[in-house]
Amino acid sequence: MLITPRNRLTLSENDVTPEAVYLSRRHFMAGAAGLGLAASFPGVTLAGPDYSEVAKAQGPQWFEDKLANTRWDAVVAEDKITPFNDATHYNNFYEFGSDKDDPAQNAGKLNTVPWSVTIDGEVANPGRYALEDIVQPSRFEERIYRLRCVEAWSMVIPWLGIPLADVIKRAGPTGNAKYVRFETLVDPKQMPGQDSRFALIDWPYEEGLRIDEAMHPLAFLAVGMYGRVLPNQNGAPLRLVVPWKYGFKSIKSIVRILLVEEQPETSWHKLAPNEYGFYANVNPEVDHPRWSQATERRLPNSLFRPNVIETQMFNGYAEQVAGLYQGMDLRKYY
Ligand SMILES: Nc1nc2c(c(=O)[nH]1)N[C@H]1C(S)=C(S)[C@@H](COP(=O)(O)O)O[C@H]1N2
Ligand SMILES: [Mo]
Repeated sequence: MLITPRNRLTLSENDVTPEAVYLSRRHFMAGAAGLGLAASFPGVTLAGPDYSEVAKAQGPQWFEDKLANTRWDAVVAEDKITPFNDATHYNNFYEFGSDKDDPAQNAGKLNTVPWSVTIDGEVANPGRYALEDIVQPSRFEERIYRLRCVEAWSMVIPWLGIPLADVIKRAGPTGNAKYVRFETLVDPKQMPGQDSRFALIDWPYEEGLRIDEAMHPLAFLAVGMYGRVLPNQNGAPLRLVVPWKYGFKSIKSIVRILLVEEQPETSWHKLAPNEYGFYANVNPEVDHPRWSQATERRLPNSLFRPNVIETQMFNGYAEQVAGLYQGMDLRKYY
């Protein structure tokens, strides 16, 4: 099942106030766990992630307010969480350059407050909405997901955000809404990678999902990670996270969500259609034309500790999502 409590010590949300859960995690985690005190404190999780090493950041007030009421560990992974420093210094975000450390260097310039998102196309309630208004009706959840890049490296990231389905439902899709298209901000003054004469991508970066994929409970919109607001290089202030698909589907710094009838064109598919498909489901049996997808490098790794692991079908989420693709030839629809 989708919602897996980390362990039985975690009380249900009805047993403790949200504030108590928040305080327990923030203030007892480091000390209490080692002393074996957790069991006597309601709401304290022994095995929960410890974010004390994570760079603190003050998000906008609406973010900090909602954080206090987060449903922690809404989805967990068996895997060890990737250190924050790796998750924020090994990035793909071509708007800020094509080297892995370019986004960390250059994305600080991006102004994410205020931020608005246009939701339009085949919806009953089209409009340009402030980010806080889009997020406000939903409770924050923490989702610890594997992220598998098509380049055959991977990480495990604790995201904070809301289900994508919530946002789509509120937009009121019409009967013609068969796909969802997403767009990233275009602003070469803030995004030096867009200014480059050598940029391969035809901006804006665009991605898309079939509507049933977008409505799947695992499809997520992140506004934070590691218990804090999203760092710019990870796609602040709003990014998609689709954990069973290659990382390039998880579009960053979203300014438009458009519901459409036809399958949308997407950035990497446009660039190399034989290498990057619309579906881009993680699949160890369908190789990239230039490399194998059977294994992946789990970060952090090094020359002496390559940390190569087997790639899982649908990135380990087959039980939840395989049904979306029943009867489809996954070699054809890669
Ligand atoms: N707008 C935009 N979104 C993007 C990308 C990008 O270049 N631009 N890169 C994608 C790729 S290839 C990956 S693997 C993930 C990386 O996310 P991370 O840097 O937060 O780990 O973001 C995806 N989203
Ligand atoms: Mo990627």
